[in-house]
Amino acid sequence: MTPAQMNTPTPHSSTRHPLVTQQHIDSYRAHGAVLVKGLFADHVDDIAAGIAMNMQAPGPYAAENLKPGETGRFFDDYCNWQRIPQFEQVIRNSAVAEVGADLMGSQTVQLFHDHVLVKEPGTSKATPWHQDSPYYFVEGQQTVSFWCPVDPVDEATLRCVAGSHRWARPVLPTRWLSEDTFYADESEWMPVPDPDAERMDVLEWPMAPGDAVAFDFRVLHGARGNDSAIRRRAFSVRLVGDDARYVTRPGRTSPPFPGHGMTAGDRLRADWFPILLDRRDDKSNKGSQAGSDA
Ligand SMILES: O=C(O)CCC(=O)C(=O)O
Repeated sequence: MTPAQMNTPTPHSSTRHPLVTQQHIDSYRAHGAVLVKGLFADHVDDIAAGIAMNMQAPGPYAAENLKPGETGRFFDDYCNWQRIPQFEQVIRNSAVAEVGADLMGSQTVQLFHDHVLVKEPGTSKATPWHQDSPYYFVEGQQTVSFWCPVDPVDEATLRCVAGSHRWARPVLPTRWLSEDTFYADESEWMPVPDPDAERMDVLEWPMAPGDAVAFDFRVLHGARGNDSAIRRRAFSVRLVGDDARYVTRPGRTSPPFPGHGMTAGDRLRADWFPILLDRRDDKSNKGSQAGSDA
């Protein structure tokens, strides 16, 4: 067990959400990723409606991730929960914050952002292997991303490299379309590995609509193309816990959040990144936006 793990409290079984077992928590800590069956099962229609609205009216960060001549469509967009009511409703009313608190071993849970990733049938492009953390301006031992398909997925599911959240050096972030490096200075990053060629332990699960893979922001992950006959629509919710702090990067981050005004070492400002759950003193403030000193 690492010092960080020793400092991460394990929620008592009486305060854990019923979907979360000790095995989920142990797997999350050991591997950095775990499947939570049915986490969003009651919210699949809302998520699908939110994705439809998002694709009909893309936001300023929406991207098409295929080069001319590549087949299919790979659409993504993020940071839309404030303008797409279904997304906000799912984030606030599902069990995602409670399950996130249990997996992170955190008293507080703060929303970082949402992300939509859609691969239409016949999209051969794989999602490149990457860690999310280097793209973000937040770091900590307590972070979690929940990736939820609203279509059944098998081959096109998310793939996570077990244990990569404990790697000593972060992996070089790249741009998905151009494949250029994301920051000018490449020296502090390790080259992107090829987990299949290097026979790494890749975790992946066939998933039903509403299931979710929870993974640490530092986990190396990717996905195959979508060679199936059905769409692969996925919604992702990214959360941070008690120890997450704003960090500076050598360039514009993704998402960028222009004008955020934070400085290194700050907690994410709660008026932009709402606190979804606060278990300190056994007080649950689910839905609260207050308390920037959380
Ligand atoms: O949906 C995908 O293809 C990749 C998802 C991903 O990279 C993420 O949710 O961080």
